[in-house]
Amino acid sequence: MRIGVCPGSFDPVTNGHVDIFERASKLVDKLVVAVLDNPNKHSLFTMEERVALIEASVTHIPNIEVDCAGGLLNEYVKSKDSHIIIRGLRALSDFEYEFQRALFSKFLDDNIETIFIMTNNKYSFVSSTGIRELAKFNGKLTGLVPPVVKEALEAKFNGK
Ligand code: COD
Repeated sequence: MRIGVCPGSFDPVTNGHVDIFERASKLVDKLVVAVLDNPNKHSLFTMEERVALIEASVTHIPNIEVDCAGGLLNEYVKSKDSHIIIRGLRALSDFEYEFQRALFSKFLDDNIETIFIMTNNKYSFVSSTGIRELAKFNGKLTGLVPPVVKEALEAKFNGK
């Protein structure tokens, strides 16, 4: 069975992420979406909240599992009997970061391959950071995040 792992901080999950999950799920038998902490980012949603929001956003994808983990991504990937990391790639700005991460991963374990799926043009400008900022200032979120995420953001910022 070919298992792929889509890791991220997903704080929160956006339609750009969901588009990557949909396309990645067609390349593998099982796709594991793993919520991990990015030590360089301060998160708005707890790990449990992020997992719940992803689960509610991917009910239409049959071969998907949503999980969370601590520690090194490479160790997690191996623990899931996988050797495939799948990441999304937006504009040039993502490339340098992703390129370096993929090489670190290869240095740690030569068997692990990182593959990239190019962003959907519709979502090429969408980032979780931008979404959090929009939500904070009551910007329009429709079409950028799943409805359940829009509700969760409104509840966080407006107490709705
Ligand atoms: N369209 C397409 N792809 C997108 C879009 C979009 N609109 N938005 C985001 N993406 C892609 C990103 O490029 C990324 O590939 C993926 O979706 C997830 O994005 P984020 O921002 O939610 O996740 P990151 O980049 O913060 O995740 C970083 C990890 C948590 C995976 C990383 O910090 C990690 O592995 N942490 C564990 C410790 C570890 O092993 N570190 C590695 C040392 S080399």
